[in-house]
Amino acid sequence: MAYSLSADRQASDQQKLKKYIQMKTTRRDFIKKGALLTFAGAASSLIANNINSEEFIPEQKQQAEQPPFDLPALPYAYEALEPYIDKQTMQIHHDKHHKGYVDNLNKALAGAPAGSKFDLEQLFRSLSEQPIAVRNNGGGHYNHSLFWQLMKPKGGGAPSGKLGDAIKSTFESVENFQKKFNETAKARFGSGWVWLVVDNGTLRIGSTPNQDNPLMDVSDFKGKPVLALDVWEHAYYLKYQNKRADYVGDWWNVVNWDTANELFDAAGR
Ligand code: MN3
Repeated sequence: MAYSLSADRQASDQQKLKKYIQMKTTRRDFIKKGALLTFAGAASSLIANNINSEEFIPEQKQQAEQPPFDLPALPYAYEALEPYIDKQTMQIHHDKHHKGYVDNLNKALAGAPAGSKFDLEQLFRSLSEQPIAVRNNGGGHYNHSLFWQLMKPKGGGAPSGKLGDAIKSTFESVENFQKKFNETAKARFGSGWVWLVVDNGTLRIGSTPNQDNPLMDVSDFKGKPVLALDVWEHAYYLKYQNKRADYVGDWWNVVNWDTANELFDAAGR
């Protein structure tokens, strides 16, 4: 279970994603083995073979000092998505907004019994029984962690691989798919997210309000995420002001189809 950055850099793209997500759960190498986060849901099946929660015995003494969740590093530089997403937006979005969700999620879970293991997907499945702070901040942390991975410099282009084929067969064409996705983004009133999910083996487009996501029991729109687009104003306002449609249109230039394909593949298993 030892992971090093140097090993991580040498991994294949698929392994990189797997290990990236895994780093969130193991970045202290479980020196303080108190709370286990597994990024479950769409991401979990990518890491399922590598994390076995039973291996990690909580060390009560160190437990209290260690918050269960960490802010993941961006997988690229703040300016890497220019000119489509500007550096300052990325800095504020990651360092302030995402960090805020992580900090507040840790606060919301601070009262949990020692030795508690936190699995976001499990929390999402029974979210109606959880405090609203877990819904908002757990969703915020999960959604943004996914969002960063679903973008990359020099991304975009036509959807590749099996996902590309599935998009064409489901939506008739990539153009129709993007049109429907863009319309869904435009129609989302206020803050929220737009998703491409696999639901019972079928690709679907939908949206959720606030920081909800399709893995939550409280969500009307359900499925396993393949694409996630943040349409909160904080994601685009500095550069695009009120023009959400322009932001969404530009976002296609930074989509990481490799990650989307991995999520699609994982969702089908
Ligand atoms: Mn956001």
